[in-house]
Amino acid sequence: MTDFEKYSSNMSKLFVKGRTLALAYDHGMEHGPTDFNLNNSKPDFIFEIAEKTKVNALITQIGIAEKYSSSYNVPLIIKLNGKTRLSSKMISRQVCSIKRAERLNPIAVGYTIYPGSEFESKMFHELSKIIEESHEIGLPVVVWSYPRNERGTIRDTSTDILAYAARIALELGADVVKLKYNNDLEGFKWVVHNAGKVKIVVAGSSLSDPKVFLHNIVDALKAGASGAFVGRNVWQAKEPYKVVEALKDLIFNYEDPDRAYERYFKSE
Ligand code: FBP
Repeated sequence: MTDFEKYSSNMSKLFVKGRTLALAYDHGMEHGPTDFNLNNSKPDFIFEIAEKTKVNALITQIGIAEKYSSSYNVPLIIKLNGKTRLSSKMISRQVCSIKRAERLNPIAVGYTIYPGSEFESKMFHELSKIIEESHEIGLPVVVWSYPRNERGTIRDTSTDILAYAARIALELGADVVKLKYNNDLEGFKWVVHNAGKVKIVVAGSSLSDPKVFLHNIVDALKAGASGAFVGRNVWQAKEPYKVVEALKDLIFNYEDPDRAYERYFKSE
């Protein structure tokens, strides 16, 4: 298989008919165990959800991927950088090489940038090399583009700033950009427009009422997003499997959010 064929094959695993749903589970690094309970702190719990629901991918840091993935048949997106919430410096450096990630045969690698941070140029530089090397071996790159001010205290999700975040991913050569959705359907169309050929996926954010969450995802899709890479709204939910099945209906079957809510949650 040529690198281009490998790249195309990976992209077609990640996007089915142009749409995608992945589970994000890199929070142990980014937020710490504060996000977890006795169940979802166990990586096996998440791998089982990902395997049984056949989501397009599971996103983890390298350590979890190395220790758990061999027991499951789950496509991986391996995050190559990370930071903790214990540091106030808004820089996330590479913690895993492409060579190390490649041993696990991921379908993509991921990297977070914080546009607006005083360290943005360091992250852009690192990401640029990662994109070059990943593409050489047929690996797509997903960029978490999360604008922050210098101390990380301002998380600007205005349409202009999100459009900028999307555009930076295009300028740097990303294949997919992950953004926070700002609940502004019309505004988000401008965000999607600025990403050009880069596919947009949205994060889930902190746990919210399932009905509100499903509506937000559908609004992002209507604005042109290609899917969602979601963490807490799945594995912190009372019934994670129902949330994933509802999301699959919205994303792949273009289901109405109210009908999906009725089907999966109304009896609660
Ligand atoms: P959620 O769906 O749980 O919001 O996860 C999305 C995500 O991008 C994770 O991949 C990442 O760990 C986390 O959010 C980072 O969030 P933040 O930078 O806002 O703390």
